[in-house]
Amino acid sequence: MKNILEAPFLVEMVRTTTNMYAHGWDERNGGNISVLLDEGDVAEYVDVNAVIRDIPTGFEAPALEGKYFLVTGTGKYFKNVQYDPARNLGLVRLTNGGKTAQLLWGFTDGGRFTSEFPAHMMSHAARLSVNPDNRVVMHCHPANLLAMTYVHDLDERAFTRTLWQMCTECIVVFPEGVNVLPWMLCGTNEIGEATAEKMKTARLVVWAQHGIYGAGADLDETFGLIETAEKAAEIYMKIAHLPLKNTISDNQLRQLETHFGVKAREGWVD
Ligand code: 2HA
Ligand code: ZN
Repeated sequence: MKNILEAPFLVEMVRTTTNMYAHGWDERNGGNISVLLDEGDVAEYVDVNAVIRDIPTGFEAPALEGKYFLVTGTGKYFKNVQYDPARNLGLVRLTNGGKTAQLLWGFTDGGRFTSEFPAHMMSHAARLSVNPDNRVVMHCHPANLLAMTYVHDLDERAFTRTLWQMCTECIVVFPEGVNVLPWMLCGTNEIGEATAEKMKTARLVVWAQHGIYGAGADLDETFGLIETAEKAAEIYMKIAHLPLKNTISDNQLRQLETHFGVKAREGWVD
């Protein structure tokens, strides 16, 4: 059995949590990540028949039966993951229609997965239904996106258009735009279901007055999506109170679509 601390999926998870903390997106125990893994990759590092303990999930996710996830722990701090991955992360396999998570590695202090596990797992199922390559769901609290939800209209089209107008590359990076949920109680199946529904049409879902969810094929793509949206929100928060002299026009958004071969959400560019 190879050393799991050297597994590429674990090394990348440690680097990503460390980097997200450094960006200020994950104060205290804020934020959580889950990564879908192949059984073949997992089996090189852990005995997939040696279940440490069963953890009830409190929801059903039949589409994820038998799937493996590396996930951050509840109450754990992103800043500490690098110093003790086995305590702050866990590797689980969903069984029993998603109602049970079998712990195969990690959560060494008796811990369990993030309180946002329902939103993560339901989002994985939703993303996989539209893109079988999706492997990552990531949640964090970037300050400018959060700030924007206090002063900007939460209409998804309007919110997206503002982000697209703040940096030239935004429409290229997230042509499908961002979806937005109004404030809801976090950690519940209800916000999980609402997030998953929004994940069917976009890889970014803003939680008003809370943070953002991102999804993608790998940690780099997902981090980059959030990073780009957060940069745009930062520009917005720098200029929102100043007289606007210039912007990126709809005609220019169309030029970007054509030049970069992307298709913006239907009806969101005039
Ligand atoms: O786990 O970010 O939304 C801490 C959170 C909950
Ligand atoms: Zn949160």
